[in-house]
Amino acid sequence: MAHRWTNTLTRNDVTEERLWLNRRQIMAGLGGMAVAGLAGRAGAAEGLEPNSYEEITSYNNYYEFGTGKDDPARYAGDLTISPWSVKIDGMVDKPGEYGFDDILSKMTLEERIYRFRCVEAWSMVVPWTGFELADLLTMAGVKSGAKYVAFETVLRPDEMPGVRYNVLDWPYVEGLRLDEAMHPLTIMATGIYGRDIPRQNGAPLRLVVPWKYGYKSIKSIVRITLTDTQPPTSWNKANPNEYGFYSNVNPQVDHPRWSQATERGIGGGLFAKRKDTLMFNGYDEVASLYEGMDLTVNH
Ligand SMILES: Nc1nc2c(c(=O)[nH]1)N[C@H]1C(S)=C(S)[C@@H](COP(=O)(O)O)O[C@H]1N2
Ligand SMILES: [Mo]
Repeated sequence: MAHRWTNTLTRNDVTEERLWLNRRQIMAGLGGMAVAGLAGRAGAAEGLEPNSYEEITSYNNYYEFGTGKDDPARYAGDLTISPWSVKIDGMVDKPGEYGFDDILSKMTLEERIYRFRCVEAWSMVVPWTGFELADLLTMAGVKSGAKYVAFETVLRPDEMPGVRYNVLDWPYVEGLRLDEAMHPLTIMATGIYGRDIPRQNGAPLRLVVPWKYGYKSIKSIVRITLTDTQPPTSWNKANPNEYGFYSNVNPQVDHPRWSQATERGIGGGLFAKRKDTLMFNGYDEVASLYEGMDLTVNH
């Protein structure tokens, strides 16, 4: 009988290779910029010029380390990120503590260059490495009847100097509707420029939802809960008038204190021309998720 070549590779083998590539890029440091060849889905961000690694990692919002843009880079260094696990609970078939390394070994990592838009009207372009949140939720087994996903950031007063101040109700929490969470553009980021994600950007894993304002992308996640009721979100609790549950980038709906019609690209210099902000941050493929909804009421 003639020997026939058979494809024995499974999805797991692909994962292994991606991981290996990621590790290799991490070792190569910024040489990892060559990761561009890995780009899986450029989506609406196709052709975008990423901000520098320095810009992305030195101008941050992570209030657990202070409210200044440079506080996270200065004070996040003490955050213990290994070992790390994520509790997945609520309406799932397999609730439990999932070790971060175990999660990584089962996920397909790829690079996604996404436009990032903050509610304070600044923007960046970031080459994230990450995996689709849908794959993690599917691994845990979403029960029918689940409608929302709630997220929680680690709370470690000993390692987070900013939580002394009640600027927000700690721990930081966020939420998505299940269809938003399952959308292929929604990722859990574990890297930037092919290197492990730095603490100030939300190590070891943080949410990235490119059509929503930056504050939806909750950092250093320790818990994910599937639920049938809309979960509370930190900024909505702090100021419901200014921050809604959906928080979709929308040039037509102004934040009470800032116009959302234009944005300033970080790194463009003080006199750089402001750019028009795009509906859904330019990610038109998500518009169907909101058909029939009044996006001024549901802001
Ligand atoms: N836990 C936690 N997550 C957070 C925040 C925070 O203060 N705490 N800030 C949010 C805001 S307002 C923004 S704009 C983004 C900033 O992400 P970056 O620092 O990677 O640019 O993180 C979001 N995630
Ligand atoms: Mo933000």
